[in-house]
Amino acid sequence: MKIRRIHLREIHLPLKEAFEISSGSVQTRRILLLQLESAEGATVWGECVAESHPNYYPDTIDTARIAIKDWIAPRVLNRDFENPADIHDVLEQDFRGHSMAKAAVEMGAWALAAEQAKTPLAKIIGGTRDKVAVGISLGIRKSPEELAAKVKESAVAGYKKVKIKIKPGKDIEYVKKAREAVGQLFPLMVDANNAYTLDDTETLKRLDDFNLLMIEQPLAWDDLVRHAQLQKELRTPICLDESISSVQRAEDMIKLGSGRIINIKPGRVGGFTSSKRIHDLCRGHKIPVWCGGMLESGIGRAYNVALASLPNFTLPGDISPSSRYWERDIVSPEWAMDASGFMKVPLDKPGIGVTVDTEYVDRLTVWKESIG
Ligand code: OSB
Ligand code: MG
Repeated sequence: MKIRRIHLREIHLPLKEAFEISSGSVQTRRILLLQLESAEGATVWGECVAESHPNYYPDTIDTARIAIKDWIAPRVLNRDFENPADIHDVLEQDFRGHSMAKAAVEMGAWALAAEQAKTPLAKIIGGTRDKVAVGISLGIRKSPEELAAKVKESAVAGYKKVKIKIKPGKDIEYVKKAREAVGQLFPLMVDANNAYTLDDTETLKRLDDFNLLMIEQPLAWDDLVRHAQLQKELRTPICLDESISSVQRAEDMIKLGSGRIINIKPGRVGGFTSSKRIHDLCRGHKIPVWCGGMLESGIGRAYNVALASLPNFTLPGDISPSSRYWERDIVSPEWAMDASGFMKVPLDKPGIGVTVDTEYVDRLTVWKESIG
């Protein structure tokens, strides 16, 4: 397979409501979309999940644009790849960071391979499920009561897992009210996006009282050693998100005991090849994984749904239906969840499995650029 051209564009897609995490808030999602054109004549859509600010991860939409144009495109354009997996190593050789930009191109190459093989994306990456369990990630709210109402509403809607964003001062009371709203057994978890330090160990230990499925990334975004110290103090499993940037960091987590679950976001780890390596490693160590989200449009969601169909994705992902985020998504059909909390993996069409509404995307476009 040969990628001949990459088209980039930025769209602005307003969220139904602002999404707040401990390190910042998003109201309108700036999204970097890609189209990859192969020499064999196929074109696919892809999405780079970098956000506007580097508060979650170092990549931003603006640095990703530079990385794709100046460093990624020259390495991959017009070069013959037997397998999309080979692209990962080509992009890692003497090229640090920029995982989200690398991932967008690498994952697009998998979609091109799927198109060429007339196979669904999920199949070509090794997916085995025909539907995936859906969770919801709820942003920080004004009051514990307001959050509890949202949590209850989500449980009633059928979500199989509810994740609550927390930060110091918006934690114990919020989780307590949320837990009361859904009962002791509902799959509930929290995500701190690095808002705590080991000085907060006593507060974090109090979370053990609420029968949480896991505590996601309480400490620094690139930390493994302190998480290992903290995990020794907690009964609740720690799930790492930000700290797992590659399969090597996943090995470190297992060796050090820094966590017991991994949230895999393909954008964060450099694409599908790296995601699959982490998935396979964890499977061998009986570490469950689940697919995280980055407030993707329907295009990025297609890639996440495909990934979540792999066998060791045994926990519900942050892969909510289109209507949880957008008044109108940019794909059809929109991503939907059934009443029992499942989303269908599109196995009836080749490629990403949804059609992009190009007219609508054109209207949302702020700039575009073609490389090659
Ligand atoms: O930490 O998982 C996170 C969104 C942006 C940045 C970081 C995170 C998130 C989410 C959203 O939790 C999950 C979703 O896409 O629904
Ligand atoms: Mg997270």
